[in-house]
Amino acid sequence: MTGNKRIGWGSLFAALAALAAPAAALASDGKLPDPAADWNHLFGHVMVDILIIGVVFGGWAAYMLVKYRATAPGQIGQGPKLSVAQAIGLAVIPAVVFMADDFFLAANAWVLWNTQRTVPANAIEIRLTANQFYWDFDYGNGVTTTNEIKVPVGQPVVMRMTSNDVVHSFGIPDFRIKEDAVPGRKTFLWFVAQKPGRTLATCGEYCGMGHPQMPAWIEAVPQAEYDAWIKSQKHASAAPAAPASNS
Ligand SMILES: [Cu+2]
Repeated sequence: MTGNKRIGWGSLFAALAALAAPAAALASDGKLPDPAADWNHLFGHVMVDILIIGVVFGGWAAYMLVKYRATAPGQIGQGPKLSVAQAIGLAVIPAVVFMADDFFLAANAWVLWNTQRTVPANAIEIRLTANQFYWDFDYGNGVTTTNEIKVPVGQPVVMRMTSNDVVHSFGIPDFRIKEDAVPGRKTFLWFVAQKPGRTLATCGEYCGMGHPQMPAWIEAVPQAEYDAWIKSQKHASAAPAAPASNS
């Protein structure tokens, strides 16, 4: 029974306490909303917790296997046993700590989800109509595009979406966001481009043979460039040439 004392409650508690440590950084700093970064952070948090749990309990189990292994045939079944209190503690304490961590992560995800479903008041609106197999965008000011949009950097953009035919799903991997576009329904998603550049949107719901061939480009540009582009598009559509294609 002498081996019992070495199981090391102190190291167990220290390891469990470490699980809670990365929790601090989830608070928002009140700057430009960046749900994509928040999702990344939360995902990283999950990975860190899994890593700590894996290393601590995997390592501990391996240590125990070696430390208490039988070194002679007669020792099999004769190893030191846990007391009842230790056995209960080893079941209850990790369970409570892990559940607390799970609830903590779930609560953060819930807060983030609410953010993701609350459109900022200053968001510009783009109407999106999904088709087999392309995306029509309508800025509501006479400007329409297909399979590409420009948005201003640092400006929340809300997509009000529907579909002309079947269920599609508009997903922007870099912005960590995706939402179905459904015939007869209005759905939405919003995002903020944090820096200039182009990123790809794809259809995330199998919608027919052309499903893989309906990418859309989202180009984030500085506000002034965006304003100039909108103006040029309006002039283009006001010209006597054929009106903007509209299926
Ligand atoms: Cu589709």
